[in-house]
Amino acid sequence: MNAQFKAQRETRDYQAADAAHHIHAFLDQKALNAEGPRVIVGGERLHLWDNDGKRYLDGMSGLWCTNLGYGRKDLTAAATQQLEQLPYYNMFFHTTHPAVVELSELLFSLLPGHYSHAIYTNSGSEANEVLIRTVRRYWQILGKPQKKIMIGRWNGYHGSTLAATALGGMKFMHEMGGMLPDIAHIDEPYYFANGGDLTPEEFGLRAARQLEERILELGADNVAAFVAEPFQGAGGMIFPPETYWPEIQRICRKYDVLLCADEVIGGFGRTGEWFAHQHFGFEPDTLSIAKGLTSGYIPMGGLVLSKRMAEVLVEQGGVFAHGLTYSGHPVAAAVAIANLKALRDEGVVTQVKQDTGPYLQQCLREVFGNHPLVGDIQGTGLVAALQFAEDKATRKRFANENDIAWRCRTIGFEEGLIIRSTLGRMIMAPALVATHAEIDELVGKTKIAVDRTAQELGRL
Ligand code: PXG
Repeated sequence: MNAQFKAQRETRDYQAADAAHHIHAFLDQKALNAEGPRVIVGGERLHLWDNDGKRYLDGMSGLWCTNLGYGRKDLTAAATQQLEQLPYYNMFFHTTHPAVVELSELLFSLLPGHYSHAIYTNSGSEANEVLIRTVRRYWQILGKPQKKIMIGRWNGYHGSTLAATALGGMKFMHEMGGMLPDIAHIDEPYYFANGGDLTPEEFGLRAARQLEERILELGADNVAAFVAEPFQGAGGMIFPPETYWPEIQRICRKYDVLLCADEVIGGFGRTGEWFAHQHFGFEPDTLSIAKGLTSGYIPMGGLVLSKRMAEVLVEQGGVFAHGLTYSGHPVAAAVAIANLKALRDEGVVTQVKQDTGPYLQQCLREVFGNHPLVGDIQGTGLVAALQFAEDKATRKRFANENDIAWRCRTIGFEEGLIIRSTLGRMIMAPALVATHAEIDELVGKTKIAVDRTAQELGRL
């Protein structure tokens, strides 16, 4: 393994300059500056190196995005070639270009047949901004302009721009200034925390029926769409019970409310299906995509529309008053093409479904099934969460579960492992090219981190 990555300056130089110039995402800046951020300088497959030569196993695919892992020469070559031929042009001024056209042909060959159109963006947040505007435009064209309320879920995450923040259900983000009118929320389907005496199946139905209650309360004539992640990512990798999505689908159809899946994390093979909604067995009207579209090598996102919606926008909609300078950027499109071809032609998605996904899930259940700190294990394919619990039998969570999980994450870093903590859950989503050996390393290091956390709590 190539561990020769080293930048030109000392780590503390970078840290000082970083502290002088940056406001980091979702962190207390002063505390971060006191500690100094890790300076990451290189990556290969699932591994990262910092400026002091320490190696980390990246159990989070960056931020759920490096589906092909680090160091792919085919993606670099695709970018270089496109940069040399046509580094930029746009989709305004009656133009298009081969890279974006070929990307769409490939993307729609991988998607179920009832999707036909895409509006490309630079990020997942923008995909959801475009979603809100497009959905409202759709209902305007159909003569129902009052149908504009978007229903999201508490604790859902749809991005950090203004409308994406409002659509998401992170209250601490709303508090920074972020709520907008005509947006509502229902609860997340978090069985371990909120299931009470119900079975998972009963709870799934009850959680879904909150949508019906909310639609009736707001008036179906006012509700444009329900937007949710097929499994909730940033909000704790929460998998709904099996009964949830079919019931949501039934309710959306009954009240003529569009069903919009945020596939920014779930898309491009994470669950072993190309898209997470296929794993859960429902048929959304739109898909928000980003991250794994380019394996994170270059920013790109987009909104995928069903044929039914696209037909209305194209045939009856007239001018579509929206456009981004970098929509369908040729270099991003070229990287996306190389990425999707690799995911398809190397059988990566199939391998996650048939081999590495079941292997990770089985290893986690073997290792943590009876662990004194772990109350539940959720996941499929190459995404999983360990739920910490004070008492597994009664599903009692620790009062300070956030601190416990954060401590486990910090120990992970010490041990050369990157996994994420949310509430009392440890989350992992390694690159989809992970081998059995890399999965063994991920599970082994996670066990060390969870064991050390349990020891500190006197539970092991
Ligand atoms: N939708 C979903 C479901 C996401 O997870 C976005 C939209 C926004 O995408 P952009 O490209 O604008 O960031 C996301 C982003 C985490 C974490 O730690 C998750 C995200 C971003 C950063 C951190 O879980 N998801």
